[in-house]
This record gives sequence, C-alpha cells and structure tokens, in this order.
Amino acid sequence: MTFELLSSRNYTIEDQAKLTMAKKKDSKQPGSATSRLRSQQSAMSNPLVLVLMGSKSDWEVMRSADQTLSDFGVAHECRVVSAHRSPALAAELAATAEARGIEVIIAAAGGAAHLAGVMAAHTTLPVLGVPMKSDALNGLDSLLATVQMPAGIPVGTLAIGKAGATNAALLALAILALARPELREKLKKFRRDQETKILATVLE
Ligand code: AIR
Repeated sequence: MTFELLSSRNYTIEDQAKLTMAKKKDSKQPGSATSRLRSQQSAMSNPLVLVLMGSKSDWEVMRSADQTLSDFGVAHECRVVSAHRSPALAAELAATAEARGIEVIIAAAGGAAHLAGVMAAHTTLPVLGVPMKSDALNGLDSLLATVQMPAGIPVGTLAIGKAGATNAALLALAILALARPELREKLKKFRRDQETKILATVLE
C-alpha cells in the first residue's frame, strides 16, 4: 500500500537555510553537507501530511503530531512558517501542497493564530488547526483565532496544546484512511489497544 511510506523528516527553515549555504560552498563533494541535506530532503520526498507551526517555540508541543504520524508509518513533513512573519512562504506552501501530493495540512500557531486560516484560504485540502497555549491568555486567544473562521473557508480546529497536536495527527490519519483500508485497520487497532488499557486499569 502506498501509505506505508518513508520515515518522517523534520525539515525546518533552518534546514533550508543550511541547504542554501551548503549548496554555495560545496555542491559536488560526496558526503558533504549538501549531499546530506539533499538526502534528508529526498527521505521525505512524498509526504502526505504537512505539519506546520508558527514558530520553533511550538515544536515541543507539535512533536506529538510528528510522533503520532511516525507511529503509523505515514510520511509527513514538519516545518516552521509564520502567517505574519513569513506570509509569502505560507501562501506558497498552501498553494503548492496539492500538486506535491499532500492530502492534509496541520497548522499550529499561538496568540493571533492565523496560520491555519491562511493555509485554508489558499487551498481546498483539509486544514486542521491546532491552537498553541499562549503566555497572555493561556491559548484561549489561539483557540478563538483558529476556530472562528468565516463561512466558506473551513478549518477543523482541535484542542489547545498537546492533546490537539496528537488528535490533529489522528484526524489526518482518519482522513487518509478513507481511501487506505490498511491504515483504517491500524486506526481500529489503536482504538482497541486504548480501550484494553482502560479496561485493565486497577486503582491501588
Ligand atoms: N505566531 C508566529 N507567527 C504568527 C503567530 N501567531 C505564533 C507562534 C507561537 C507564538 O506566535 O505560533 O505560538 C509565539 O512565537 P515566538 O516565536 O515569539 O515564540
């Protein structure tokens, strides 16, 4: 089945910057920084899920989405892009995602959390928003900014923080599973295992 893809790669803007620098320096030497970064890129050449976050400060929470997708063996790409600080890149990523074979976009941001909405504005792929906890309002600002989309441009909004990150990945998997019976079976097994654990719980 095609969903059994490559292991996940965390490909950030830092990687991108390193790649550009490395390219300039030593574009031909085998084993060089350039070739390492190239192979990292190719290791995630067919991602099905794009996991975006507004800042590197969101990564600790968004690792849960990354881990969940990896646990199910689904190829994905994680990267930092900001609706406000790098708006052109955000629009470009959204507009090119479908042609790259991406099927679901997960977008996490905190505070004035517009990333998921901006992604949704530029693509008809399903966009799942994850509000990050914020210092000022504990994530309530992020939640409202993500969830309160105008009619016509939907964002499926998950819970604030880690639960939302994990569930965004599980929901992305459920979307992918619609056309992938083997992935659907994996999800069912995941639910059964979860239930078994609860039923076996003993309070001491
Ligand atoms: N953010 C970044 N660009 C636009 C927004 N809304 C969010 C990030 C992060 C928060 O601002 O998603 O949750 C704080 O970012 P930083 O980089 O200051 O830590």
